[in-house]
Amino acid sequence: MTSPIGWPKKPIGYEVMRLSDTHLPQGLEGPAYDRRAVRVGQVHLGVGAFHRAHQAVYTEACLTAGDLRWGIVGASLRSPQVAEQLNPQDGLFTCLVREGAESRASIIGALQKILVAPQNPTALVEAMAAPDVHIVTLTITEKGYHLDPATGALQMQDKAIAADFARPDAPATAPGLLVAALAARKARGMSPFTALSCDNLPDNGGRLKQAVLDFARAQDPALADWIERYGAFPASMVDRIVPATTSDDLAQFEARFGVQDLGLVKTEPFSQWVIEDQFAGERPQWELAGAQFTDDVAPWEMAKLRLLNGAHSALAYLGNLAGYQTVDQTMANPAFERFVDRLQDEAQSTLTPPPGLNLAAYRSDLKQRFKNAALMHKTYQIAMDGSQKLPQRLLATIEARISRGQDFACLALGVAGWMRWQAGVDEQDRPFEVQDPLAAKTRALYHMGQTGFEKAASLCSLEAVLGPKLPSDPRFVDAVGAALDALLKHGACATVEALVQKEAAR
Ligand code: CS2
Repeated sequence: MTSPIGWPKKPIGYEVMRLSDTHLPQGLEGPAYDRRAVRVGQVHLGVGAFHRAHQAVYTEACLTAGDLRWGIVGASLRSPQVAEQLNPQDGLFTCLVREGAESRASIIGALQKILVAPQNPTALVEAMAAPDVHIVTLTITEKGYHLDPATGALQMQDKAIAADFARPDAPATAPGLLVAALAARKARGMSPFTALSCDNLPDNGGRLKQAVLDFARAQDPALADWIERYGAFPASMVDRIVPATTSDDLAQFEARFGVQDLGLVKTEPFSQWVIEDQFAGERPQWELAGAQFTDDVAPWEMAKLRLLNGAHSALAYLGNLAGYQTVDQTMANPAFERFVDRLQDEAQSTLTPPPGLNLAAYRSDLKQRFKNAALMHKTYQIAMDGSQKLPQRLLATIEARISRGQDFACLALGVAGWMRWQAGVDEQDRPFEVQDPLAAKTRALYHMGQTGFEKAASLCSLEAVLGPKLPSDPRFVDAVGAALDALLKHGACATVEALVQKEAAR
């Protein structure tokens, strides 16, 4: 088919070989274990870049240590893209760790193959029902849970959930797929697997359990009882910044290593995984790669969501509006850096850190991580799906501040940044697509008001995001209205600058 690469320039008519078991990048070692001897012990739902740079890397350490029970079958719940990237590469991909001029590449072999749920839901259900499979991990993003924000229960009226309920043999949602696989296991006299959520949500294990049990109970109460009794849904906190891979990243890799890797992921040196120690059966020894097991994930998750993700989202909206393409570019503006400090001060006062977490060190590391220019982490990427992210990243923190009688000017500016972003044009009048399940609603609400105050009041009626409490609190509505007004009049840079000066003068 192809000949060896031409490097640095490809001779015309020659194709570069794809990465595979038989074509490894020049100068890099492949997995140090026999991949043919690996058994599949895990299934992962939502096999995007984050899974590959995080859970797959932890699992790789277990395989490398010789425990070959834990190969992963990955599944995409929507598009065939990842399957097309990885299946022709025998599931192999490169994880590039970047910081400054440093770049360290390793080949990860933990993924055995990728299934595409809409193409063959039965194959995916059967993969999860296999006797050797003990764990199903998930990164399905906030919107993949289909829970009602007000009651926390599964939204049975949701179109996708209702469709799965009508056709339980061809599910498409994570709750539908998990219940189908658990039903098959029960019918075959097997034990359930552990379902381990790795999404950035408070009590992600509890939420997943709720979604699965609600679905199962509506279908077969005995199945729900069985899952409740024998199943496990540990909570976990995951942390690693994994920007989307760009075509430039692929081209640079190909030029440097002489093979094409369409599954390449790039990430930072930092990585953390804190997992509730509650499993239905066997599990990989992820602690070999530094995973921490604990009884209580909640304080870890809350610190991460409010300090890291809260600052990330605020930087993403305000930075993107101001025309900064990446997080490090935004952080290079000293006013934005000081803004992150102040916003984290506000957030920190709402936290009770778990034993073992030094908040000062954590925050100083975070700033370095945000400044990692080698990642080129796009503000636009973080800004997506804001309606799903805002409650746990900024709004819950504001509620906690209000209940303590504390102000929240920086958090309010973050929320106002989200509101302003719903317009779909930046401050230079450049249009962009607001990628969010509620984009049509937020856009309409944004345009219903004229002034910043009116627009903020209008968006506050969106209970699915703002909840019932904050919109009826004049302290919240006024603070966010004033911040949005300032953003519209003066722009993000001047507003951030004015706020940090005001805060410094206090
Ligand atoms: C980011 C996160 O895209 C986003 O919303 O805030 O993906 C963030 O990079 C990770 O949570 C870091 O662990």
